[in-house]
Amino acid sequence: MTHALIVIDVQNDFCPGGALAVPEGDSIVAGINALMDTAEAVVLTQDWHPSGHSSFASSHAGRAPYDLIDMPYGPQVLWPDHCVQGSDGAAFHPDLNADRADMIVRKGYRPEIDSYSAFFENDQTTPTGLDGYLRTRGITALTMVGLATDFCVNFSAVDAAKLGFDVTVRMDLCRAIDLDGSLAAARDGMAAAGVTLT
Ligand code: VGL
Ligand code: ZN
Repeated sequence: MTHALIVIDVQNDFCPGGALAVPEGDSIVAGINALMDTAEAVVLTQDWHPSGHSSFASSHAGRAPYDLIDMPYGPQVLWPDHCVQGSDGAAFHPDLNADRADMIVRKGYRPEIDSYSAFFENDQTTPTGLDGYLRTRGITALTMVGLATDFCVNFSAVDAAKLGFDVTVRMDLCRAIDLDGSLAAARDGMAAAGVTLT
């Protein structure tokens, strides 16, 4: 069994001081770097939106961040502008050992659709290509860490389990946004999908 560490969205905008700051988002960086040293393969994901992205509240007249709207592919939370392509906010946290990455997967780059999961965009059908990358490398087991537990980590972990990977989420190396009970729902959803939470 070949094993990969998947590091989800450890970017400045999800850390304190960032546009969509996750409480204590930066506190997991040292632990993630330490885990990289022991991993066979390391993949980083990077939330990577064009300006004016459809997941930004500012793109919808009369809407505010954290409103829920209906998109053609289903419900979508509207966010503050974040992780705009090429911005400092979209860069990895400066202390993250990004040099160790074998592969960087960018997601959310299509203007009309958001992508929480590292595997499928929010229509749950458009692939990012990560499944093929991992399979062609013979990787069958994944450890996931990063930001945010209840959005991108959750969607990535559930998709990976559905795709047949053996998935562990290191909850101590994740931090959550926690909107209206979304962290508890994410824990339940991941456990129900067969993800191991440690
Ligand atoms: C994320 C909200 C919007 C995440 C990304 O990385 O969890 N959350 N874009
Ligand atoms: Zn985003």
